[in-house]
Amino acid sequence: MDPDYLPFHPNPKKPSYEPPAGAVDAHCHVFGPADRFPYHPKRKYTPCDAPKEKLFELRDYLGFSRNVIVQASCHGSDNAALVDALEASGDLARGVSVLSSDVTDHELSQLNNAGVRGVRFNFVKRLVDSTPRQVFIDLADRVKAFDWHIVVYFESPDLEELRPFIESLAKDQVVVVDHMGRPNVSLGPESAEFGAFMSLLNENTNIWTKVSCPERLTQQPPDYSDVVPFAKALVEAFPNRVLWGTDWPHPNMKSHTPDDGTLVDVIPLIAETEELRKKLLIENPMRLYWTS
Ligand code: 0GY
Repeated sequence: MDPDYLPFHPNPKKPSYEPPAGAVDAHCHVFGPADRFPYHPKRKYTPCDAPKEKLFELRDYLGFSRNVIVQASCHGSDNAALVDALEASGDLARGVSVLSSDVTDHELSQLNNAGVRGVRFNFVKRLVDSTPRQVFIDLADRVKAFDWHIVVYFESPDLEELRPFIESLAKDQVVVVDHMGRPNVSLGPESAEFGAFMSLLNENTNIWTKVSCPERLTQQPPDYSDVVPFAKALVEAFPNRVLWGTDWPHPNMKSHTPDDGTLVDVIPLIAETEELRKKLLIENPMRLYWTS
């Protein structure tokens, strides 16, 4: 079973920027290994195995203390690889799950005990088949018992249609938007498109975002300077509602193999003060993932 995108970087550079002690990589994945944790038969891509040992090695090498591991579409709603990684982490990892409508209360409780603190609703059409909104509404309601938040993943052209739905979820739960809502960076940070995303956060104080994924958004790989103004604007406008993550092992990357050390070096460009970096890398993720 060959992966259908580039493998992760085999030996990233040591970043010049040293994250503060206690920093959290709040968006990364574990994949497989497939012989133990098979990929979903209806997945839209086949990943490279990216086992927990490699992730924890990278965490230490880059100077991070903790991980938030996000269940990706290729494992469907079978969270076994995620749970295995959480349990092996010694509480240094927390998770975001993907759930099917028939998940039992007992399973939810087990996921919570393993360290899951969120559920991800994926709206990216190339990654998943569409799920009825009512299924998401019911799941959002059920995870309130555990005080979980919701992570949503969509691409910028879909924001307008999704906005009322996301705002309704955010009425009484935190909603985290992956990768800044995936703006088209060629339009620039002053565009109407990015303005709509900024207004989503401005008008809904329960909506957070991950200022992650320059490697996916850039039009000039591996130079991420075209993405920096977007992330910087969000960090400065919403310092208490932003998270940062490597996105390792970068599933579905076809343009270039991102160097994780280079990605870490983007942090001081988007969060220019130590205070902003402490919020982004420690205070915000700790508040969302490690209060219980
Ligand atoms: C990411 C990116 C992607 C994949 C997934 O669930 C997924 O399969 O999230 C992507 O292809 O954009 O790491 O968020």
